Amino acid sequence: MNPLLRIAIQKSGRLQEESLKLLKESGLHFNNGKDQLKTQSENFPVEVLFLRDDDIPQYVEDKVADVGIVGENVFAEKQKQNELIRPLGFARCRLSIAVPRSEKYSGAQWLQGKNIATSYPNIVKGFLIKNKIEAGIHEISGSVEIAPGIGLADAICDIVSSGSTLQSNGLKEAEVVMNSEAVLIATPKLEKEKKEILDELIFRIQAVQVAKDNKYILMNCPNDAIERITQVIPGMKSPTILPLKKEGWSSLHSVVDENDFWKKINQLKSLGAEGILVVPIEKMIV
Ligand code: PRT
Ligand code: ZN
Repeated sequence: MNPLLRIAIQKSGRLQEESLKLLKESGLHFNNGKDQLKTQSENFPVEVLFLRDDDIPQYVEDKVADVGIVGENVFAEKQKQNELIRPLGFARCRLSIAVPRSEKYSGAQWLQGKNIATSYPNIVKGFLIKNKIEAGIHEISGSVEIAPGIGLADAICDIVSSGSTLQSNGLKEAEVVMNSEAVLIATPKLEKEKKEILDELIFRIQAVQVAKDNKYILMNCPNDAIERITQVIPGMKSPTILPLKKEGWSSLHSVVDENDFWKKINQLKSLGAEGILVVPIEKMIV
């Protein structure tokens, strides 16, 4: 039997859907759903294990899974024998210290001698050492944000995304300890066959990620504006130019970073660009 690369992803929660979507966009087909413990791809030598995200680093260290997808926060907290392969661009958030809104937070020294409730004791310990602060760490596994309100701690360290959870619990974000997004982790020293499968998967993931940041754009423009238009958008150094039937006009095609494009759209129009089309790219090999 061909070796299978075993990938652990979250069974249910914030990472589950995007993790599976990324694998599917990378061309992997699965015929059964996520309600199982594991599933095998029909067209790629990969088996997916569905686990609690907190357990994934340990499974990867123990080589029960070869690779895994977890939040960088979980990777950093667990401190297992995991190799960080690459960031995946979803589930972005930050791990922050938050204090009651009424407090005058003047900097990390405010935390001296205080008690911090968190589900991330190792990361908080590292933060305190780095800032030469001595403070108590109170480890709790859920509903961290209520700790100050019930007198359990002076401050918390927890995941923040929009900030509305802090807001509704009378807290304010005081210090960003780390930024996080979903990451691909792997067991160090993968055997050769599995490493080859992983390299192929990484290549495909990269093609999906690059494609997401770029758009294929087409526009019609007067010939005498081509030079200036290609200077406006940095990515458009060497566009494809096709003559239009209309005398003195061309169709200009290029691949550009979507953000650049939106910033320059008004400038393009004032230079005479018309009929602008922006088309998504499915895969892009650079
Ligand atoms: O059951 P299992 O253990 O697998 O899942 P879980 O409950 O531990 O994790 P889950 O699904 O909540 O989150 C998985 C990962 O998603 C986290 O480890 C982060 O890397 C990432 N992530 C991204 C988040 C958030 N955004 C997020 N907003 N994880 C948690 N939150 C929570 C946060 O804990 C807080 O309660 O959302 C609240 C804050 O959100 P805002 O928008 O109110 O600021
Ligand atoms: Zn968890």
